[in-house]
Amino acid sequence: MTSALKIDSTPLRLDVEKLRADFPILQQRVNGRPLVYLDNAATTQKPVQVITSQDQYYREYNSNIHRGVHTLSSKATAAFEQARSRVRTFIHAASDKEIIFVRGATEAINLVAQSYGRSRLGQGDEIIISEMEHHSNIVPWQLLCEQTGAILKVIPINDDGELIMDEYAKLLGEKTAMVAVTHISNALGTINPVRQIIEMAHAHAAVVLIDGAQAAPHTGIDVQSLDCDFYVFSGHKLFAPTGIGVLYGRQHLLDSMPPYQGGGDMIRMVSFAKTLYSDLPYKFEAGTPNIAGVIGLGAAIDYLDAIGMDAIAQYEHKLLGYATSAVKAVPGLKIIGTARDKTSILSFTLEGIHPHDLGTILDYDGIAIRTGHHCAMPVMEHFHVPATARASLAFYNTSGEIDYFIQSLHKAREIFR
Ligand code: 7TS
Repeated sequence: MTSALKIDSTPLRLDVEKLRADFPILQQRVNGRPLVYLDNAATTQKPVQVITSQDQYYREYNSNIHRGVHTLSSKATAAFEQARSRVRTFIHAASDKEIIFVRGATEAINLVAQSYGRSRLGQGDEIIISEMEHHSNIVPWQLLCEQTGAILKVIPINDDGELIMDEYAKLLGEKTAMVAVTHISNALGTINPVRQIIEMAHAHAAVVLIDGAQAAPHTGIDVQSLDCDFYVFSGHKLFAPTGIGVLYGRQHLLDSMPPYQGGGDMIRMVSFAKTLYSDLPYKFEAGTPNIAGVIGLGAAIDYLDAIGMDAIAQYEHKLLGYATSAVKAVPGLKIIGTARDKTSILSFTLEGIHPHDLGTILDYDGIAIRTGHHCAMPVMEHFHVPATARASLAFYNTSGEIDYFIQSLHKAREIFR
């Protein structure tokens, strides 16, 4: 099950066996079989380093932050703010002030739509998204359109699941106020040319949000080099706890935006006549935050940094190539999403078997995949399928697991013959 990757002889810089040992959950059996976890696009597993960080926080220094002068509160505050700096270096932001902690990618996008969008956009302004967005990067903009009279435009995709850039160019114009596009598609695995997307939007003075929920776990991110205005991701897809995520925003934009929520910690002074808001990043962090989650996110980033995002990307690229060749040999299997530039996600249909039935059969063998529309219904519509089966990889997956997964697919075909 855990054989070395055997695609070519290029030495790999990742000791996957050693890394797997860091993930207690991967050591278990499911339905009597060793767990093969291929649902990483939904959420990733947590290394012991992250789990321990949670345990330590609650056992040793659980305390509210930014408020207390006592020792535990100072310790919690220091850990919280240190994690913010870790996030800043991870995505190469210019300042800690540009790192806002939120619940996840979904909340980050809603924050931008409601704070930036609602204060800046009006009747007839245009927001461009794409056909391959997760619902989290569709619905907040639809809500904003209802509230402001702005208009939603959609970049179409081709049958390989790539953005049609010529159509994007045609959509851009004087009225374009906002472009919000995913870095990597959760339903197709397509890596979008975000640098080019951003450059083209800026040429029309539009502001750009990149949804990095699927990119952060698989590739290095440099928000300054990308030149994006907003970048969002979720901790739980990045080997960190659930309920924590990040909004990166350019400082001058965040500075100019009204608060998203009001409450404690986001104010400098409150009176009934007037309230003064805190400086960044606290202006956008009302209420007691997910302190443990932030500390866990810092621990996850430490863990990933020690491995190296380049090594992870290189390994996963090979593993996806291996898996793609292997599934192609399964009769009746159709891959949905065949972009040239892809990562870590293998969406497919298998003739004669509903994806949900397939998911159930694979589960008997201890294999966890996701089936359904993956919160990307427009993608399903494009490919005229109600659902797909999706195997999504992380650096702890092995070619041995892929072999076992393929065997199970063959078995499923036999059952449904
Ligand atoms: N954007 C993309 C591209 C995503 O894949 C997801 C979650 C989100 C936004 C929302 O992230 P959240 O953490 O705020 O929920 N994607 C998936 C998935 O593919 N299966 O389960 C969740």
